[in-house]
Amino acid sequence: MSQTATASKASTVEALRKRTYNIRRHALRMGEVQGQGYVGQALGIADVLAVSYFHALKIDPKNPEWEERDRFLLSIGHYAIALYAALIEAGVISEDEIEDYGSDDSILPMSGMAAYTPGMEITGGSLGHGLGIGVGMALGLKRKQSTSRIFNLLSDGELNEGSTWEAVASAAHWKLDNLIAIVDVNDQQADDKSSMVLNYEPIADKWTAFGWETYRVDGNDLEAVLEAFDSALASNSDKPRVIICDTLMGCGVPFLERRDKTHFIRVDENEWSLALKELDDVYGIQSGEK
Ligand SMILES: Cc1ncc(C[n+]2csc(CCOP(=O)(O)OP(=O)(O)O)c2C)c(N)n1
Ligand SMILES: [Mg+2]
Repeated sequence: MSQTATASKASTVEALRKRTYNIRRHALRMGEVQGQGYVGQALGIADVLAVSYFHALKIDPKNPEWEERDRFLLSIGHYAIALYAALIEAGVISEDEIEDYGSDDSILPMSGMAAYTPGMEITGGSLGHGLGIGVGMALGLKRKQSTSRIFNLLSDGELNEGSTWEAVASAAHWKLDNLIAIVDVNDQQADDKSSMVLNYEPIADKWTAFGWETYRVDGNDLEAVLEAFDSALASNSDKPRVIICDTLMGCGVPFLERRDKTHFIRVDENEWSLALKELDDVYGIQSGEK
């Protein structure tokens, strides 16, 4: 890589790092409003969301229904808090909405619903259906000669669903090179560690065997995530792409990272400020600096 290219990559990573901090912070503030939530997932997937929304996706924040946009489908409706944080950071949703998060009539319900929230493309809470919807949308876009792409975020828990694998098979059959699946492998689901509920390995080999172009990356290594997205999007292959991201629940807040069960987090009232403080420390931010 030339010196100029190296410097430009470093500045891209630095700009994205600021986004990851803000996304994590927005999510913690929403958690604080309700005193609970799927905050561990939001902290874990923040780096992937930053690369998606601030590097990969073609969107118009002022016109979330722009026909030419790329569609980001949240198959995992319970991760809504994570997507809201990214949509707030992207300017699709006003930051003021954080104060109403999860309350009646809020545009930010605790589980993601397309009818409520600008930028929420599907209602994805019933797990195992997002990728199937993505296949249909990607096929439809291709038939309309559209250059828009479908990004579909799914979880390791959804790899337990047969319907996910039907979608995986059909995407390869239809050569959906406009479909990019992102799998959040946090090794956690509602009842236990995902690997204890139903072994999912070898994930990469499975997707490859189904005919996908497969990438696997540390989902909290921003530079690695960036490179995986760049490679997946630059590829000329006619296959759908999957970027498997190994993530750490609670990433960026050490006392949450250390928790055993983080599927749904409740913390004591005073611990939300501790979480925000730990986040600042991890990013080397002095209070008041934001
Ligand atoms: C079809 C379906 N079955 C069960 C549930 C209940 N449920 C909600 S979240 C969840 C865990 C799914 O695994 P994953 O998304 O990996 O969990 P996380 O990483 O967020 O802990 C389950 C079983 C659901 N929403 N939909
Ligand atoms: Mg999981």
